[in-house]
Amino acid sequence: MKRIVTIQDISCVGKCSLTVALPIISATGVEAAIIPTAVLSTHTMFKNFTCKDLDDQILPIAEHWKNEGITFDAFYTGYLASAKQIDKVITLINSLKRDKDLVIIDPAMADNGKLYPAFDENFPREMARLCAEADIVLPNITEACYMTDTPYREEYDEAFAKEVMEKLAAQGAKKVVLTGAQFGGKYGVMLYDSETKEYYNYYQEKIDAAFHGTGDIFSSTFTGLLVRGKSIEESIAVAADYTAECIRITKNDDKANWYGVDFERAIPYLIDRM
Ligand code: PXL
Repeated sequence: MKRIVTIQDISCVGKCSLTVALPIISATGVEAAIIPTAVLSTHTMFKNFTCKDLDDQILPIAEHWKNEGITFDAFYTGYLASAKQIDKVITLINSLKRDKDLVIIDPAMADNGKLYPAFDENFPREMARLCAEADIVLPNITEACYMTDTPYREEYDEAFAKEVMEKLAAQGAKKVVLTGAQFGGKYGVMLYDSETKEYYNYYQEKIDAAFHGTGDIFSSTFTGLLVRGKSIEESIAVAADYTAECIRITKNDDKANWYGVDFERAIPYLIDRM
């Protein structure tokens, strides 16, 4: 059985990061091992959330795994609690990764032109160092702009999206998957492969709703499917369609919570698409 280790926070309520990654990776038929980077009472869109940084656990966990000979087919990181975790995550990957294992980095730190509340202006530079180590990075346009020192634009064209993706790839990531790409009436996910210099675009119908945690749903589904053996293009398409289905279900339910999408109700859809 394939095994992914996913490194991100656990927000006890909020439907994001590990509470999304665990069930979704399991649903793709891949084992999910975890390193919680922090424990938060809720995600950071709630007011007055608590946060305990688990930074001092990252390297002892890695060392124990190394001694036990535990291996992973992919290292998938999401929300990291602080800049000081970046070097630890890089050390962990360098210590445990074999040549064939994948490194997939979702630089979960910003959206809609703004950093999440817990991060300062220096954090994107640190996150860019981690992204430089990746086989695949999964930013949205805000994150891609922050990491490449490109002024964010609310509206942009395909040429701008390509420019930012190529800048990010020039910093070291082999493939860039841009989520929530939006221009000229089109909406979807773009892939740039720096080795072949080729692009693949997967366009979707834009649903007029925005919810928290959709990036984590996309990234967890994409990573699970890719490790399970689907092609990168198919992993993008199914992950994008599943995320859209989650948004559709949540939007159509007026009793849905504000803080995250009801990805649970669309798991049968995901299984059908596998
Ligand atoms: O979904 C990204 C995410 C993950 N973890 C925490 C967050 C967020 C986004 O705000 O606050 C704690």
